[in-house]
Amino acid sequence: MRFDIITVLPELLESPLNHSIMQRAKNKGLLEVHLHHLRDYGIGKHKQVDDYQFGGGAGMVMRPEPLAACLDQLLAERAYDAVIYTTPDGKRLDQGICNRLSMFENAIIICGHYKGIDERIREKYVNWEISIGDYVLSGGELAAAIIVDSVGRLIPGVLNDETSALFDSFQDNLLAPPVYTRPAVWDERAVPEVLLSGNDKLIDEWRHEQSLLRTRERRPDLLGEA
Ligand code: 6GU
Repeated sequence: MRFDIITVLPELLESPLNHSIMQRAKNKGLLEVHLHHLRDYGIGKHKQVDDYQFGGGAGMVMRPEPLAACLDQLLAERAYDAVIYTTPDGKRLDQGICNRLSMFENAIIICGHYKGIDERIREKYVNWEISIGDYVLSGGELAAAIIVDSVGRLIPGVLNDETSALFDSFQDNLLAPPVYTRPAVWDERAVPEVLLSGNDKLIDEWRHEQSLLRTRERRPDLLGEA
């Protein structure tokens, strides 16, 4: 899968997408991330990308022309399955959306800044508006990094058996069960005996039960019991 990210702060995206599983996905040729510095498409001598808000009010708005120039260039190069805009008034990101996005071949992410982007860009180009939660970030870059990470790890072949997404929290609308590693006793606390039993069926049952308990206790909304 290929992501093209349009941003005024490419530096903010470089580190988070260059480690661990994201790095491995790129090395395997399964994930490509291309950063596009919006400033390169800015207007005039000062490469302006934002301007005051019509109608008054505090805060700048991202002008349409630089965004359109960058988008038109990308859209002329290949077909995109999604043009995503990261915004607090978008649809809240969840595992279901991540699963859907992971089936795409090419996606653009526009990172919002200041008061946001001119509404006409949303009308003309954007078909996915995504928020990562009910709080406000100072820019869309961290949200874009979260989208690429959460979607990228679902691309077939990115995770191996050990890191399989099948048993993630949320994959079946349940939270993941507790996990333990060595030593079997630490600080006078023993690992649940069933995990040392070698009985795969009992272990699966225990894990499922723990998932249910945990979900009921912490996130009853996921079970429709809110
Ligand atoms: Cl996607 N962008 C910004 N700026 N703030 C957010 C957000 C996105 N999601 C939640 N808050």
